[in-house]
Amino acid sequence: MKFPKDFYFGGATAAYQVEGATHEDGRGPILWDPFLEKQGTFSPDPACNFYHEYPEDLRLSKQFGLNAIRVSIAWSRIFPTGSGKVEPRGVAFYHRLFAECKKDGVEPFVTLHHFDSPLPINESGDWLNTENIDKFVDYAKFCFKEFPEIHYWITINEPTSMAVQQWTTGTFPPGEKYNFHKTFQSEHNENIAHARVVNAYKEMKLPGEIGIVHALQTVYPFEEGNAADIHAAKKQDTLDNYLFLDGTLAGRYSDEVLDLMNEILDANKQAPITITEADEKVLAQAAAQLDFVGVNYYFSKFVKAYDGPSETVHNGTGKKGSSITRLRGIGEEQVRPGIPTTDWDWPIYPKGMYDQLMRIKNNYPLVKKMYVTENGIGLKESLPEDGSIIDDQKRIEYVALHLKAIQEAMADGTNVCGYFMWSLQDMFSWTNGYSKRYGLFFVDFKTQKRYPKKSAYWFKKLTSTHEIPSTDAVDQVSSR
Ligand code: BGP
Repeated sequence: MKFPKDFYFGGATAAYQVEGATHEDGRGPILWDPFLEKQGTFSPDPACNFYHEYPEDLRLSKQFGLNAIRVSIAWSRIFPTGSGKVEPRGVAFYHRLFAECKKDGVEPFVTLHHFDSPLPINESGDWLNTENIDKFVDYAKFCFKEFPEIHYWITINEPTSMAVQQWTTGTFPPGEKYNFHKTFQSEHNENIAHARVVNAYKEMKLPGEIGIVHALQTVYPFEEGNAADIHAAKKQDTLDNYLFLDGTLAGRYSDEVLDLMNEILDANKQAPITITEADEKVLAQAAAQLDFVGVNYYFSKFVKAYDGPSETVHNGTGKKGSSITRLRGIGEEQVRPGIPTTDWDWPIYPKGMYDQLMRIKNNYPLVKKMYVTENGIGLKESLPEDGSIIDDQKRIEYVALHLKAIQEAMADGTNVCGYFMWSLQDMFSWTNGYSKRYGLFFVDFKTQKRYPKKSAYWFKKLTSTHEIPSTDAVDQVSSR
């Protein structure tokens, strides 16, 4: 089976993870700056210095046949404090970046918010404060007017990661744990922020398209057929996926998802969240006008019934087997025997990709088209001293299996229009620093030199044939 002619094959990035230059050109601080400084384990500078190296990354994209790139605009480069005065140097940078994309024939898909709320926005409650939603809408409208060269807009990247990691697992700033009330309220508010931006975009009658990107972690019961595990999996799915899918793709929350959310809140003796009638209208209007949904898929979860206290341990170092997630009123994650995991304990389960795409097709008929906006595997890699190529065979195999799952979903009727590798080049990872590498292009962070990995050559075959190459189909032997 071939991918269609107009299919996008891209690399994905995010401003804070690639740009570096956090003190340049009037950029305002964001929530991560003081958080990482206090943590003291790694710094967002230099990342892969995309702020200056972007022409090289786009040149490589072109050379390896990629016809799209995901980038995000750093809100605080445009509005250093989140609102008010515009920083023209930030605006000028993104014009330069987009012009370079066009020059190289690499279509930019541009995200407005990729985990990087400006510091004053974060300090005033982040997504929990509805005044910040007004500021987000103003920033979005500014970008829509300022950057007519952009055809594909994404409102928010992975609202689930933001909400769950800010308020449940505490790995994102401010690092609060097990506050399910704040998690769900923040999830709902992100749905509203997204919906208001979609509605504003459509009111402006612009010729482009607008979508959202969700991190979808397919959740299965640990033991098939076990009623308690099935219910636990449903609750985990509510926290991770279901509330977002209903809110953004159906435009209304089903009774089932509301009941499951309230069950979790009750079990934790936490207050219900606020959803107004006005909110419901905004969600319904946006879902009907949404152009596409982006699916980020890396792994699935297997969940067991559990009724103890909440406990989470984040594996941020690649020490296999060190992560723990058990949540009161939800369940406990445990990998089914026989399913391989990465060093960071992410189960490798391509069927989860197929099932998630099919779920959207079957349950959310308003959805017009989908893109796989992130997929890839983090590995520990270093530059071989003998000058040979970085042999990331594991990545090639991972991607091939997931592309196959996408093709199967396409054969079964899903309208998938593009695939973005996470990531284009090696970069900084929010909670794992610099040792978890995902790129098609290896980055030597000291010299900022790029080296195509074996997977880049394999990906080039894919982009030129539109067929999934065999996993040993790479003739190229040296990247230097
Ligand atoms: C997604 C994010 C990305 C990226 C990726 C890999 O959730 O959108 O920003 O970080 O996951 O995750 P990690 O860096 O934690 O391995």
